[in-house]
Amino acid sequence: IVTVTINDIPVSCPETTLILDAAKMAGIDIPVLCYHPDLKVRATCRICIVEVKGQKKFKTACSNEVWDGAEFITNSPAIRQARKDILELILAEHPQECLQCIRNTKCELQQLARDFGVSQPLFANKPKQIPPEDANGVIVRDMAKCVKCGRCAEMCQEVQTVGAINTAHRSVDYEITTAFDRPLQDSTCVYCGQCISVCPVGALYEQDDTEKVWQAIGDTGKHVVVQVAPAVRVALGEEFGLPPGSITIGKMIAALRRLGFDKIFDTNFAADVTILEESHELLARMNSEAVLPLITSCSPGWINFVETFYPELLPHVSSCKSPQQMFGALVKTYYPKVAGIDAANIISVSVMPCTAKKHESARPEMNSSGYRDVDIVLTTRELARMIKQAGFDFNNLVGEAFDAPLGISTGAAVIFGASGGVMEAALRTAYEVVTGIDLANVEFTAARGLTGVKEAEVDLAGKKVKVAIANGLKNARVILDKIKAGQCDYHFVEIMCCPGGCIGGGGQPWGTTTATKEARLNSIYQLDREMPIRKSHKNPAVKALYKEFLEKPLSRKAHELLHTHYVP
Ligand code: HC1
Ligand code: SF4
Repeated sequence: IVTVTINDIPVSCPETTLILDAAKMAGIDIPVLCYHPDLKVRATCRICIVEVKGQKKFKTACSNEVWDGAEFITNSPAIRQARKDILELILAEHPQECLQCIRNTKCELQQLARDFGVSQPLFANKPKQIPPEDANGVIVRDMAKCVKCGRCAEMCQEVQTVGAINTAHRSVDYEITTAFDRPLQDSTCVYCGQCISVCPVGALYEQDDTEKVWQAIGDTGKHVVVQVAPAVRVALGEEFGLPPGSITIGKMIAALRRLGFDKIFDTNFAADVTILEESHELLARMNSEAVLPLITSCSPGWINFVETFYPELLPHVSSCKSPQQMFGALVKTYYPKVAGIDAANIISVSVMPCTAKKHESARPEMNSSGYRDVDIVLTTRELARMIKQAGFDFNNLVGEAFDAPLGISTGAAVIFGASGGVMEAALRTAYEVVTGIDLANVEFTAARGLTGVKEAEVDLAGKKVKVAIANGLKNARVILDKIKAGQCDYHFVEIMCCPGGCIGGGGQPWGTTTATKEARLNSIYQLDREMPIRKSHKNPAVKALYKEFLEKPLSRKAHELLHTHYVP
């Protein structure tokens, strides 16, 4: 423990504390731009410089630790001027189009310019003339707005280990780019959107599909249904100023109904169906010579990753479509039957915490209903934008409930939104299917939390089932390399593309950090605890679906509609 002062306020902290964090302890926020709490420090923007009494040179607060007796000054005239100069230089080549920018009012650069009073530009504005790249239909890269903080490259390289986005050149030529400066769709990009999550400005964002949805709900001849993913309900509130993790299911449904959707359904219904299909697939594989471990398939960024980086492991991947796509196939086959509606008139919209879901829904094979199973995918951010455009006072909406039957779900389904949730939900069902015993304690806590790789062993009627969970693609590599080397005897593996699972998806509100994710995780498990039914196979609407339509898990019809296959 050392003692330092920040603007004459004494602070005692471990000597490994960054100046930035020591300042926080003194109640002082030092401005940052290239720094992100979940990424390796780059210290390239220099906006966080501070003065040290007795030293001439400024120090960057994000990359330097404190030392005993040090006296830091964070807001001297010289520091304020230096920060202003840095901002002026960035703004000199930044397009001045804040009003049209997707990050307007949510841009970290705009906030800094406001905070430091950068109102009279010192330099002529000469933005780079680079057209936005948007041909992939998922992620827009508007590199004219890039401030070269490097956060996206750090995320793509070090956290996701995909390497689609890179840094190149040095000094004034330094830039963020892709391999050979090719468009994203020609790179190894898996569309996870994690780069969007950490971008401080409007250089990276999802393709905006809100206009398509406005048109659909404005078309009186169409029956527009919406499904909402588990992780959206614990994050949407942040867009309306509520604390991270706020549970807004009722308000969210009320808002969707007011927007004009004809039916408000739940992806969780399909998550329960996924559990029935996938747990039976696991048991079938364990009872035969089929390849093990079985690996989950609901995270589309992960599917893109395995196809690109580990195609030889595709036989391990479950043939189950993701809940989004199972829902899409059922809403245009089963639902028209029970509701007496012509499937040709249905437009199926989903709201996802994920950008890769846009890519997944557009896969050519995702049309087993005879139509596009999911027509339009919105992110959590896009839904928030629509609610704001409609002018609803979201926080004061009176809660409403999902529609039946595709809105009925269990606690096992909602935990899909958290890393480890698919595994836990599958075990709740597999246990009862194998043992025939009612599982009293449904909580497999070893599956929970933000640890990168989690392992556990479960006793299914004397058979030890070994499971593993990886969240984030870097952690996925750890398990995949072991499987490739024949160094593990897992039966079942869950892989989610985004760190933390879908609660940390690339389509969630900007400002997502580990702290935000923890709050969302707690709420996901709270929702599970509050559900009257917590096992997928006990969902009455799912039971009816099998009785009236699918017959049984892995039936011929289930295979046609709910399963897919991957070509190595
Ligand atoms: Fe997910 Fe899933 S949990 S993939 O993270 O299996 O996006 O929330 O909807 O499909 O259910 C996302 C979340 C989501 C699917 C489910
Ligand atoms: Fe990398 Fe994911 Fe961004 Fe693609 S979407 S560039 S994989 S971080």
